[in-house]
Amino acid sequence: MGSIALSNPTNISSLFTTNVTVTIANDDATLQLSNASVTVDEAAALATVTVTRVGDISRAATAQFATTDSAGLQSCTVANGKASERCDYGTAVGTLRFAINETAKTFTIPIVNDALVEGDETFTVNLSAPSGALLGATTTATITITDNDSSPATQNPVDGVAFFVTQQYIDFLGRLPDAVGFANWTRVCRCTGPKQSRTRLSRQPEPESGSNFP
Ligand SMILES: [Ca+2]
Ligand SMILES: [Ca+2]
Ligand SMILES: [Ca+2]
Repeated sequence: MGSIALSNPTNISSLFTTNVTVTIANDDATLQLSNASVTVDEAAALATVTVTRVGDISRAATAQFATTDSAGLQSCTVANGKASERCDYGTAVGTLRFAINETAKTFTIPIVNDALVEGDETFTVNLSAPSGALLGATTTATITITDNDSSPATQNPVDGVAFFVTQQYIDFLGRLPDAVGFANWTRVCRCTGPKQSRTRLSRQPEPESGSNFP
C-alpha cells in the first residue's frame, strides 16, 4: 500500500482531493474454495467448507464467505430441491483470516436434521472481498444436503428436547450448542416435558453458570 499526494496547483483554484491511497493487490497469492460441491448428510449436524491459499503465503490474507439460497419464503414442507436457511441450515457469514504461512482455513454451517421427506436439497456458499490475495477460479460451492427421511414423521421434531434446544442455538446464535450449554438446557426443558419447552424456557430464572446460550 502507498499514497500519492498532489500539491501546488497551477491554473486551477484548488485541489479537492490531495491524497489518494493506492493498494496493490497481491497477485502472487490466490484464495479459493477447495471444492465446487460439498455433500452432507442431514444428520451430520455440520457442513465443513475449506478455503485454500496457494502462491505467496508470506503475508496475511483475508476473504469473506456467505451462504445463500433461492428458496425465499417458501414453506418448509415444499420439496423442490431448494434448501432454505429458514428450514434446512443456519446462515453462515464471516471473514476468514489467513495468518502468515497458513494455506487452508475452514468454516462450518449448521445443518438441521428435520423430519420432512423432502429429497436432497442444495444451497450455495460464496467467497468474496479478498485482501492480501486474489480470488481463484472456485468462488462458489454448491452444498447438497442428503435427506435422511423416508416416511412422514409421527411427531413434530420440535417437540423433542434435543431438537428443540439445538434449533434455538441455530436460530438465535447461528451455531450448534456447546456440550455444557446443551446439557443444561436439555435438563431445564425436561423439567416439564418437551411440549412445554418453549414456554418453560421463557419463564426460567437466570440460568446457572455454563448454561447461558452464548
Ligand atoms: Ca427443506
Ligand atoms: Ca431427518
Ligand atoms: Ca429431511
